[in-house]
Amino acid sequence: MSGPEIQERLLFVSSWFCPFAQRTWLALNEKRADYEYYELSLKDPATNQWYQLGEKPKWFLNLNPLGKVPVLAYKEGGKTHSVYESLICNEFLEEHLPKEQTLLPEHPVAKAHDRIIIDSFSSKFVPLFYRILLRQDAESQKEAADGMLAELRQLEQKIHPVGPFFQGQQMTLVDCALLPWFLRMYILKHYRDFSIPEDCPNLARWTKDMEQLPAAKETQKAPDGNGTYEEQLLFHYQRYADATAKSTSARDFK
Ligand SMILES: N[C@@H](CCC(=O)N[C@@H](CS)C(=O)NCC(=O)O)C(=O)O
Repeated sequence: MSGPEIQERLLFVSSWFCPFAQRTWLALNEKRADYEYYELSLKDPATNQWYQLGEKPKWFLNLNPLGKVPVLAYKEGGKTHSVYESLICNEFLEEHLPKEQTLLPEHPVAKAHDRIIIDSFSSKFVPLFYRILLRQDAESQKEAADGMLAELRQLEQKIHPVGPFFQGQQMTLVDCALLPWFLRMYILKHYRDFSIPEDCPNLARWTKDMEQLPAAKETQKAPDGNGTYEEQLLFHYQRYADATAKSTSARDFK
């Protein structure tokens, strides 16, 4: 398989269901970037099984040897450049694209604080999201859910009380990095009856506001005619909820 042609225009390699890719998709949209979307199939449609690293297309592994989406690629002076890992992609976009739609505050300390929120969320909250689904006995599900409640309560202390964005009037890389998992809260509700607790009203308000954001709506498209985006995403996560998923996230966050 030859794959997409890499040109000067930015290429965004994604998979419709991937929250990590959605982080970068949000940043691309909010920064009004000119890019081409490429949907990469991470599963074999015949078996519905995830491809192993060696089974992924060579052109893709050349862009990202880790074999994961998202990937950004473009040509400059005849040379192909690629960037991967969602948070690094987002920092790259912030540096590479015009600054009119900046997604980081100006002051170095404020920038550093945003990165601390993102880093802590990625190392603590994200694994807990998968663990609540992947763990199969009530006791260890509760342990993961309690961990997530503690994380939510800490975030509630940090979020702007009015919004609409996490930090107030301006969307930042914090919104891009956190939002995909908040947009998936209904999945935890469905499979594990877990929701944002009542003592986190600002997080609940932010999630609702962000669901309506045009840059976010753009990233929530059903891949085919087999149900709404939400229904198809719910179905995708069934494999996590019954612990049969063979994706890298299922392995990484067990
Ligand atoms: N740390 C990576 C994680 C990306 C990731 O896990 N992407 C998943 C899809 S949601 C993937 O491409 N998995 C490949 C596989 O499971 O084979 C990032 O932040 O970009």
